[in-house]
Amino acid sequence: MTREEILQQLRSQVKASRYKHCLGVEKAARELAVRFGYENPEVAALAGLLHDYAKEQPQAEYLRLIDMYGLDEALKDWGNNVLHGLVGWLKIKEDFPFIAQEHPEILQAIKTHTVGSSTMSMLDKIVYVADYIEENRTFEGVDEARKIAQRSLDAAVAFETVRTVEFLAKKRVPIYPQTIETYNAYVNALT
Ligand code: DGI
Ligand code: FE
Ligand code: FE
Ligand code: FE
Repeated sequence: MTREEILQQLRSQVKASRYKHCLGVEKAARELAVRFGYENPEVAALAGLLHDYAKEQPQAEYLRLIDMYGLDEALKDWGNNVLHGLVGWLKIKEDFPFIAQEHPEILQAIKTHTVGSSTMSMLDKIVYVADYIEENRTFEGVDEARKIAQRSLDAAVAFETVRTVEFLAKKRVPIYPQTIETYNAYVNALT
């Protein structure tokens, strides 16, 4: 697939504001990859570009993927915020077969881009952080996150995870267990 074909496919699946966010994450991921010496910045950029490809799928599509690929039934109790990565990566695998063949690490990074994990690869961290600090983000605290991401990828993961857990607890919404595992694994990296 050419870049133009990838962009067209992405644009057909998400609204304009999310498309713009995806282009921002593509750029931020490429920059983080160069800054922290990730071996293939263009792989990081492609992971960033496609990370939210499945964000606007109906719940029925996540249910189809969970059944089709035999994922944990307990996932069905969660909504699109949690599922667009944890389940949505399978849609990316279906719609962009060259990625699974050439760069399966991209699918792994997209899978964990929302909830993280206790064992994140450098690419996982790059996409997780790029999603949070890309140039179109305007929330309170984003400048501090960008500043931390100038010096340490692990500290940026920690900062983002602490802020996300605080945000979710303040809203009184359920926190996915893997999000708490990420918190426990990285909270001490925030120094
Ligand atoms: O898809 P984006 O909006 O670009 O960002 P994201 O994929 O990092 O997060 C999407 C939303 O999911 C965001 O509002 C925070 C929320 N979220 C993250 N972790 C959890 C969560 N929501 C619940 N309920 N539980 C979580 O553990
Ligand atoms: Fe997302
Ligand atoms: Fe995120
Ligand atoms: Fe995103």
